[in-house]
Amino acid sequence: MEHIKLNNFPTNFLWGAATAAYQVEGAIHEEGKGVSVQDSRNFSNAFHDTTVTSDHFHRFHEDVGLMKELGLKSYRFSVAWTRIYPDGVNINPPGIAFYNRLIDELIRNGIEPLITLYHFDHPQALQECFGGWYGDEMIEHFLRFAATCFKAFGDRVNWFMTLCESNNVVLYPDLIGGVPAGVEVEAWRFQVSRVMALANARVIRLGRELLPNAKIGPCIGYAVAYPATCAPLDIMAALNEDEFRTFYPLDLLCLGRQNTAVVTFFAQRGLDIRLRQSELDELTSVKPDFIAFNYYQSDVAKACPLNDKGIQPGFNRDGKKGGFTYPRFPGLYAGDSNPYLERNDWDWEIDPVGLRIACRRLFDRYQLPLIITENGLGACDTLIDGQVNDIYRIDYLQKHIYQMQLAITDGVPVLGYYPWSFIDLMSTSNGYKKRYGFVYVDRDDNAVKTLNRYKKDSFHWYQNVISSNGRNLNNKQGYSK
Ligand code: BGP
Repeated sequence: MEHIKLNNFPTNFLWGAATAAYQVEGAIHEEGKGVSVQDSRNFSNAFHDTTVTSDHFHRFHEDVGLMKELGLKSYRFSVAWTRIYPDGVNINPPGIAFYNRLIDELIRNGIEPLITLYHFDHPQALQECFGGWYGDEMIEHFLRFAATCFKAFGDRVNWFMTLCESNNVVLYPDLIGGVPAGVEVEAWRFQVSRVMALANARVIRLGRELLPNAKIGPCIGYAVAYPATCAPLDIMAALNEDEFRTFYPLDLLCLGRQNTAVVTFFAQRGLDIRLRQSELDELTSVKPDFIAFNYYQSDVAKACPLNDKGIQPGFNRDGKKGGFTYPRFPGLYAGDSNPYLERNDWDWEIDPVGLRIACRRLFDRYQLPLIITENGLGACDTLIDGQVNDIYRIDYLQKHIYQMQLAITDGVPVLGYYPWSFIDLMSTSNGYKKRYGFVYVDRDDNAVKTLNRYKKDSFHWYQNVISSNGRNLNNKQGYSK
């Protein structure tokens, strides 16, 4: 669909940027913080861990100053569960005090906070007690944590996301504590999806009671699935991927229903994933205010016969293009590369049009406003004489924002855009080698260095985008080399 003219961005559009606690804060042993599954997962990393990361905990005044200079209307950050409940049970007031200081500083600088309640970092203690999100007990614990956040921060915070990428974390069990011994991975996936959906619904309901004016919604990661060819079996494979990875979990979160094809597929393999009617009724009774979604890339799906060998999803760890092994789910779909798209060094395909497709598909299916809560380019940036010329990032963001504007013109209500990330932080899969920020942090995987901050070229470019409310989007002059 081509438009004769584009709509402007709404005047109250939330031009933002995002981070997550375990990737940016550091200070994991300070002021009573407990050990999270992210702290545990990264202790064994040869090259980096969560101890210092970008030291935002100590430098948040400076960082908020940079946010103000950038012109951010909103900042998305996550509350580390283990600062508030170090062991999941006992409250730690200094943790609340830290986020109060951060929120006050944001508000003093005219920046609207958007809080992610859960960004992959639940208490290790809860993981050890009942397997974290595998246990139904997690719902009560998460509710207690969310209630504390609503009560402590809700007088100043209007936007809350419940669970970050609840659909993607089930694909990578090791990311959130792993599958308990003796449990089959698919059984784990569906149990975690169920527990997260119920937790999401109860937290939204609680939020409605405590903070009637707040906006609360779930968050997913959406890589739109394209068929590898127009062969009908590839079309079916792409449909399978979309339903299995995105619509099954999102239908649960937003509509309170289970995708029939997915239920049948697993029933034939002896796995009954049906929820009780009372659970479905509970899910149906809660409607989120928005869908937040993170978009980095699209996927390609091709047919994968039943007798094929399965390969679980993974990551390109070394940053050498072509090193990625595509997943294969026999009977559903197999991933593949897209010959029409460029990709970054970790084989994440760069597909701005896919963002518009994602907006259209999500809005058409759920009829809820959307917020793009992550989008960005991971790259190896270099600091030369205090400067980072990241024209490749400007190019990536400009093309994606343009497609978002097309989606808005299509009629999709997009409320905000939060590039990943505000500042360089520890990548979930690739440490500091892979950077995303508008602000460069002087450290790497081998040494913490000065941790000084430097504004990249993309900082100045995005500043101009925000101050013109998107009108200067195409002005890349002065940034190319
Ligand atoms: C998203 C996560 C973020 C961030 C991002 C980039 O799924 O919500 O926390 O990590 O992916 O991924 P990576 O850091 O692995 O490049």
